[in-house]
Amino acid sequence: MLDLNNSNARIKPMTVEETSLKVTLADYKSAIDLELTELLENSKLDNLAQSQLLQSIQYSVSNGGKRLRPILSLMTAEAIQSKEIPVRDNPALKLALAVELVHCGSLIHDDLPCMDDDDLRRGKSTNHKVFGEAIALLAGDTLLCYPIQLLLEAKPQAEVINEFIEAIKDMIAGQAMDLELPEQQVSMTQMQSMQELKTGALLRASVVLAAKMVGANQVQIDALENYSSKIGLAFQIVDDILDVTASTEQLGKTAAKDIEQNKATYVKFYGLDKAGIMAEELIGQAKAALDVIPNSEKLKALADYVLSRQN
Ligand code: GRG
Repeated sequence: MLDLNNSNARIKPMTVEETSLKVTLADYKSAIDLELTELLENSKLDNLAQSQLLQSIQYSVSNGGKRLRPILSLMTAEAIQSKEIPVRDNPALKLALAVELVHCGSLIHDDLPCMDDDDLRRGKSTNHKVFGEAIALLAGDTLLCYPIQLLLEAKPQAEVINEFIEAIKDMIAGQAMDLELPEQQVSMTQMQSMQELKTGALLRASVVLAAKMVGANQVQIDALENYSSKIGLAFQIVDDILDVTASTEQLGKTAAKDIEQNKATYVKFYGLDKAGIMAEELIGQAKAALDVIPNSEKLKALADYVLSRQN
């Protein structure tokens, strides 16, 4: 049974180390924000110049977000190359931006009346509320194909391109599963398979494809596969916890939406306490998986952030 008042299940307050990571994350985030803004000003979207469609894309891409996926790509490349790399010179930058653009497009579609029907995203009106459903649909479409073109500019291995497209297909399949699953009688296994596709696939691609692009060896790739699948799951559990413990203002999107829609969530299956413990254990396992990669402190700290995030 869900206990919304159980304070033990709240995510832990930040420690000193996590606070300093917050500063580092803010640096990555502002560098990524800048790259995205420049990209959309001078992009291959020239045919859209001055159009409402371009404005709608810029609106949804530039309106914040934690930028978790691109930060994962950038930090993975740094870990494998064992050095700090300025964001602009990071060999995984185009992948990082491509993944974030796909993610932004998926959020636009997810908010449409035919999907989750939401008014608020990242603290602002959803795309279709501002630009109308037709333009919002087309903005999501553009953010589905343009990122592939962007990734190709980095001349990655065919395997990377293929897995990038596969991750997008998985995300779409996960969304379809989410829509199709009956509200009642969803099994834990069904819910987990759906989440692994809908949320996990793109998170995994952010990490594993960055590693492949910078020539990681198989031991490193296996470790990062493990890390990314564990943080993907923990990310979803924390999302489910925040849905019932955080306010709409804090989340920047409608709180308690899962309850309202009677969605199958980790909190519904396990309760707040157990879900919190599961997320903590997964983060511990994700960090342990990185022990074979010497310079992976930032990725480990990012895993802690996934657990302690407040939105
Ligand atoms: C057109 C690309 C495209 C896809 C259509 C709608 C759809 C298929 C997929 C939706 C997938 C979806 C909404 C997954 C949920 C992912 C998720 C947990 C989003 C929240 O991620 P955060 O917390 O958000 O990283 P911010 O705002 O910080 O970026």
